[in-house]
Amino acid sequence: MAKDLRTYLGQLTQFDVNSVKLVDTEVDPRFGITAYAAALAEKGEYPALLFNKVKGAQMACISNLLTSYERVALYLGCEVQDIPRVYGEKLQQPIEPVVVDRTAAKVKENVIEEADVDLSKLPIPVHNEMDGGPYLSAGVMIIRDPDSGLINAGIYRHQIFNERDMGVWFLGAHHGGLIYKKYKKQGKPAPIAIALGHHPGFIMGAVSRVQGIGGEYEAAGALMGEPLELVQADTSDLLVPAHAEIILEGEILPDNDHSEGPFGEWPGHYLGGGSVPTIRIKRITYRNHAIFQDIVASGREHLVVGGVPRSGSIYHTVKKIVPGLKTVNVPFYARMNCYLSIQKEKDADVKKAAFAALNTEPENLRHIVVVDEDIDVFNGEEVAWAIGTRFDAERDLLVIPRWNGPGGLLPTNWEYNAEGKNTPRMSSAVIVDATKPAPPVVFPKRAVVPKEQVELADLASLRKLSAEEKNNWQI
Ligand SMILES: Cc1cc2nc3c(=O)[nH]c(=O)nc-3n(C[C@H](O)[C@H](O)[C@H](O)COP(=O)(O)O)c2cc1C
Ligand SMILES: [Mn+2]
Repeated sequence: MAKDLRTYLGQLTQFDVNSVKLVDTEVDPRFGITAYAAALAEKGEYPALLFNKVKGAQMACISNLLTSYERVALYLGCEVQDIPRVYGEKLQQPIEPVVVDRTAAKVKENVIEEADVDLSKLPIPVHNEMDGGPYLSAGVMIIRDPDSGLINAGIYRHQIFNERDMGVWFLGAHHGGLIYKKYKKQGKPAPIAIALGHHPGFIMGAVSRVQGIGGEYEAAGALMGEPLELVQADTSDLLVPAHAEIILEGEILPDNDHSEGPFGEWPGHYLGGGSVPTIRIKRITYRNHAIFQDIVASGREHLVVGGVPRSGSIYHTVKKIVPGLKTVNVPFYARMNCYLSIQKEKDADVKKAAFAALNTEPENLRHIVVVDEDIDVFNGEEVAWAIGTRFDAERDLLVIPRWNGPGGLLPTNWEYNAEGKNTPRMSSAVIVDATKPAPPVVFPKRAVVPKEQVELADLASLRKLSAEEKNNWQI
């Protein structure tokens, strides 16, 4: 059976039954879905949430699916520390997609014709308080480059304007926007399709840094470990994933821009917006018992899905420059930071590794912390400890002024003035060298309890104090 959202949900529930929770109570798509995610996040819990009854909607909604590295490691079949390496290696070995017959494509089980399209029947959430409206946050938009004929895919936010129209917001150099502009220049509508609900390998393949236009379907295949099955779209020459939960087909109109935003973006602030092109939806196909997929915008899931592909590409580049690289973490709690652990051979390794990381991900990374191989970069406490004990600001801090920007999604890349007219500016980057000096220098050893002794500790024998013991000790 081809991998899809449901095969992954099966894998996830098998891995940990508590990682998927059903919400049977009716929820309002306006804040109701994100309210559950936020209430659980306050308690430090991030289960996937399957909403069965969304007010006004005719299908279920899943959100909070990819909220941890463990869930990414699960589908990649590796340990969390190995995600960047495994992710990077898989992307080096793309797997070609295959085209299947319409009868074998689950996403064709149901069809909504153009006259009946009504987006308000989909459980599309309003995520944050000041958001301009409901948004598709996990839609993978597919478009064909008219010059090369290649199909490109990516996640772009889509604000819903009415029953059949939505926006699309492209960041500067992303291929999706570059391709759209080619159609616009010719005054032609750009045929597109939006896939909702699929295996995490498909979602993350679509947001991986693939060189040049296209290649996302091949990246998805590599991450899923099998060829992605595609099917012919109904209204265009596009090929779309055959086992997505839902496919929206339509066109980006060349001359129909619409105001969009605000939207709570991944840095946790309302950012971006302005005037965006309009997409008109002309057909919807969906599976039986379709599950609409949402990503909690500006929440942990947004950062995990966006951060992991970056750590994969950083691993790959830095490893070539500094072979002693152990692993990389672009933490989901701050995607502008990057922690590198290295087996240092020379003191110069630190800056070489840090600049390689900065150059791989020049858009958002601004704070690089380099630590030794004994520090677990997936444990924020360990990184903070290394900064506290192995970093001296005067010697080990390198500030790179005007590295990033101008403008974009980081709040620091803007100059704010009292009139509210903000202008784009550059922001700085910093390299924090929290490594010990390179050998042969003798640095104090880390205090540890002998490992064999730790393994001998009989944790199963631990119990509560009895009443008698409490009495004896008078506690
Ligand atoms: C949850 C999520 C939301 C995203 N939203 C947008 C967006 O609104 N606009 C955008 O240009 N990129 C967005 N991205 C990033 C792109 O999907 C990503 O950089 C992708 O690789 C771009 O592909 P492309 O260069 O082929 O267009 C988002 C990524 C994630 C994970
Ligand atoms: Mn691309």
